[in-house]
Amino acid sequence: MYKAKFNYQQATFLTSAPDIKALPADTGIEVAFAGRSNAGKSSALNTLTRQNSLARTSKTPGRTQLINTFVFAEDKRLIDLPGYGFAKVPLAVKEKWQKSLSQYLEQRQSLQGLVVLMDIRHPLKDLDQQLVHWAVQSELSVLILLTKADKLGPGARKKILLEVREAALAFMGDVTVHMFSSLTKIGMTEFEQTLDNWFSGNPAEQG
Ligand SMILES: Nc1nc2c(ncn2[C@@H]2O[C@H](COP(=O)(O)OP(=O)(O)OP(=O)(O)O)[C@@H](O)[C@H]2O)c(=O)[nH]1
Ligand SMILES: [Mg+2]
Repeated sequence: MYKAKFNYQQATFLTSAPDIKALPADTGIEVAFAGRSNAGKSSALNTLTRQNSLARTSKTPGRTQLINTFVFAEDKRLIDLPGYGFAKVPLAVKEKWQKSLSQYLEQRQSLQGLVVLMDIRHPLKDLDQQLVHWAVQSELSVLILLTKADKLGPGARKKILLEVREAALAFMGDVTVHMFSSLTKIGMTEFEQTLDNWFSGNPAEQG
């Protein structure tokens, strides 16, 4: 089994911020988790940190409304961003959130990389593409994590992985694509390796 460079299991809750202005001081290195509501962001954070209830997970989409921040080493943070694409949220709220998300990607100095989580059965929806595009424009590294890979058989998930990798070339940036399952831990090594690189200050994927 791959031994991660960092002790992600030491993560503890730091703050809940209602907006990007209320985030912790912009120092050190942080990595943010974004994706549609229900994509599996909080579950992936819990799997990474080996904690069942660090980030709250839910069957009700739109559960995470605040920006929850966690710290696992001095000045090294994980950020659980609110999910987007939830139908019941009013348009004005959606637009406000998109604006502050794009500002966060553009302005946050400590942000080293963005993990964009997508259900492997519904990858690259419009807002997902928009987000990856913004991140690349802001010269951030991106990891597209195709979640809930346990929901598909080996052949079907490999096919989608290759399709998404092919499509990701169009973003013309440092965009890596891996599959993942919080249930079976498939893709855990690749996930940890990518985060290890980012928290070591190496933007590009190695090996
Ligand atoms: N089968 C399976 N289910 C998963 C996996 N990851 C998450 N889920 C389920 O998907 C649902 C949503 O997961 P969350 O981790 O809460 O998703 P989220 O992206 O944080 O959602 P919001 O905070 O609402 O944006 C929950 O019922 C999880 O148990 C996975 O790898 N496999
Ligand atoms: Mg969540």
